[in-house]
Amino acid sequence: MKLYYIPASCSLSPHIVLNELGLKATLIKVDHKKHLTESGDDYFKVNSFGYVPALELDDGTLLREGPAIVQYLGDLKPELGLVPTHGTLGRYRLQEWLSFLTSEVHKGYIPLLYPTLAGQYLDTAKPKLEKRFAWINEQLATRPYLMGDSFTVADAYLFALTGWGQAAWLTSYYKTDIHFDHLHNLRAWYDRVKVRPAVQKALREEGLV
Ligand SMILES: N[C@@H](CCC(=O)N[C@@H](CS)C(=O)NCC(=O)O)C(=O)O
Repeated sequence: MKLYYIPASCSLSPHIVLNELGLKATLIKVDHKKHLTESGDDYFKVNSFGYVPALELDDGTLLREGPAIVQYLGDLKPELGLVPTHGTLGRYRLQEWLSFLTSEVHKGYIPLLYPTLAGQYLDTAKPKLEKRFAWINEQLATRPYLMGDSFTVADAYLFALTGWGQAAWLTSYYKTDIHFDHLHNLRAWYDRVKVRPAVQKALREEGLV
């Protein structure tokens, strides 16, 4: 398998999941401005949309979209419990989380990532995003991970997204000054996830620590 990634982006989520599962994949870094891989290949020829993550299977099949990729990976080793079993309510809960994270949180960041959109739109987008994080904080009041007692692929996705509010280089370049220090459950969750060996390994492999 090959995972196409941009350091510190949403592709950190499947990268963490690969490490949690102990699966080997070739990591291919993509330059987010030039859309070239490290070896100079045109990334648009891999994914015509130009975005990561993209997972290339051993038979050459390409799987796109973070929520689909992490479920595919989790299902390769169901015994590790990173995804609930198909057909159970737990699986729909997972999809509920992944849909919420992708549409309400991930894409909620977009206006903040483009400084040229600063102004009224930003003033609307930022409180919305903060409200969603506050809600996540409430959910974490009674459980250590998003789905309950154990880490799932939803935690990997949220970790990638919350990192955008933490990294100084991002907050100074973009307008991602979303802070969690007052959201104690989310803060504790972030610290809990960050020390997981698989997460540390992914951060090292992406050059982030
Ligand atoms: N719908 C896609 C969106 C992925 C996405 O927004 N990727 C960003 C990084 S977080 C990206 O690659 N941006 C570079 C670009 O669009 O050229 C998914 O959920 O996987």
